[in-house]
Amino acid sequence: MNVNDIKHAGLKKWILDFAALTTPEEIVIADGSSAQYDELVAGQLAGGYCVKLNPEKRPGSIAYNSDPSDVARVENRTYIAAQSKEAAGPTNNWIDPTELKKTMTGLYKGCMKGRTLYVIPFSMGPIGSPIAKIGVELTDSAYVVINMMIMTRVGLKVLDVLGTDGEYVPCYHSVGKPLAEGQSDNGKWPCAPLEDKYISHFPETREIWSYGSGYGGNALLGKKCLALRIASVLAHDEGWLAEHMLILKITNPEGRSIFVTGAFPSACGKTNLAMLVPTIPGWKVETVGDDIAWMKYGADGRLYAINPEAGFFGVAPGTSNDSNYNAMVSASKNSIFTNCALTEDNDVWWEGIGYDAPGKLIDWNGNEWVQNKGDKTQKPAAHPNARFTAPAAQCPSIASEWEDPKGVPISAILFGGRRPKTIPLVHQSHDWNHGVFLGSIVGSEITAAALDLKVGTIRRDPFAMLPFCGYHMGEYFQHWINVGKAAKDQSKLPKIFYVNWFRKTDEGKWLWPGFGENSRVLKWVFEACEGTAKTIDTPIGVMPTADAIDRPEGVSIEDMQELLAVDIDGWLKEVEDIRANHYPKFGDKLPKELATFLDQLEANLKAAK
Ligand code: SAT
Ligand code: MN
Repeated sequence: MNVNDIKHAGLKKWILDFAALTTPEEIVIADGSSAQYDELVAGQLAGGYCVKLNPEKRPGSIAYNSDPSDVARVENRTYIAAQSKEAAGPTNNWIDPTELKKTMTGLYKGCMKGRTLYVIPFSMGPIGSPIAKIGVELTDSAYVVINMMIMTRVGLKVLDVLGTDGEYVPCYHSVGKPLAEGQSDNGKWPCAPLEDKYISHFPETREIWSYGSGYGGNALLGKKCLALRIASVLAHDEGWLAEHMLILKITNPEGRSIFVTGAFPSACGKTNLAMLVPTIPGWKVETVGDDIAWMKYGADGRLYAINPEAGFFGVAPGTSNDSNYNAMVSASKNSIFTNCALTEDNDVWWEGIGYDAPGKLIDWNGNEWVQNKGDKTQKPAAHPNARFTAPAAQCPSIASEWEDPKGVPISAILFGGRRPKTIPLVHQSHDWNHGVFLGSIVGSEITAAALDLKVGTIRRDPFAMLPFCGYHMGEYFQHWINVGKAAKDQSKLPKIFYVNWFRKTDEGKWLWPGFGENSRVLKWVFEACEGTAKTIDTPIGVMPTADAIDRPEGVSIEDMQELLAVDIDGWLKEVEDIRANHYPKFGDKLPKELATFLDQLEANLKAAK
């Protein structure tokens, strides 16, 4: 298909205008066909950008190494360019939209010289579904096109749905590396220096402009940019929820199922939880989504969730047959790997894959690497944020409902983060608003998913949305309260829980084994939803009794007591930190309900002391 064949006049003009600005060699429309996917991959292989993996070990798969400066989202170069700074709020970077567009138009001028402009029509959510949203990404990166083909629904069918005047979210993307006459990338990952990278969102006009990075959430604009930052604004205006949440289905031995969503900051094991293999006999967990949930009320008054994505962009290191068998199978074929190490027989390897490095590897920087387990200072062979891009349909645990356009009814919402101390294994909110309070105080130890944060420190990450909320976070809290109020029947609202698999002893040992054993906590959540869980009331909320959750192997009675204790002094410190450093950021936009819950929590703790 040629750009002149596009029936949507507005779309055609928008593409041609951007082409006139960026001056690519040619324009190619991503039609969604596997023939085009193969052709793009062949071009990438011929250009030396990636390596074809051993077809016996990983059929249909390729591996890329990015530029060392382009390995994760860059939060300090990510902007919410609302009309006013106040609208973007205290947790987002802001630049005046007129000024930012001027700067970026300057950068876009001629930036696709020597490259191809790809037009990617994509749908977040099943094509044609009433809750799906359409975007069109213009990019000069073939890597982006093939990743988008796995992560979203791409192709001519999307143009058909758009018709002659349908609405779409316009998304500009360039790697920001024009080629001079006769120049080539020589197989190197193209991107711009950090100070020229911009990941920009214009919430009022629902536009995304990205420049300078080819990686993940900076470049695959359907994911964090559209399905979270722009969608959160749409959701606010239209009365629904666009959330950084996994969606799973859990079935008990009697065959009754519930659906659960869970918000955890990036690289906190969301993918592992979504694909968990239960250790408790007779229970089954299936996957609907691993990163993003859009939730709306159904006609029956319940909240329904859809996964707007079609693939997984998962963290490779730490993923093994033990930690996440379903992810390993998902990425066993037809997948794209980024910043993993390469074995001599052209397979990928990463730290925590479950077996030692087989012989000499090429590390993610392209250097020879031989594992030396005695050397604790040895640099990892795979980047800690190395990723696999895999089709969701290949996941053995994918739920049959995963593409249901009306979504799945949600019974429980989990919040969590990496918290070595204080936060117990699980507690439940008294009601929806108390659950909003729990979501608002989520904090986590920092991991490698963002480039510019100090690994190991704890930061508050309300609803795990800190890097992904497209407007004022205080108003976002209020929106959650409003959505609860809008329920026709309060008893049909999902129950809300705060979980923490990441408790450590003073010696730094894990108190809870995590992974498949988390099914024991999910079982208690399931029982709480059915009204059969053994519970006690505590100063922080509803908790399991000491014997309500069966202990896994290696967890002693004392460990369990510690996991389920209310650490009064730790929580008082938590209250102090929220009061001094967290809530004041939101000024008069902080809903008064949340300030009241904080006062109440403090009073409860003091009374229990
Ligand atoms: O790079 S992504 O934003 O897609 C992944 C993540 O940070 O969760
Ligand atoms: Mn994520």
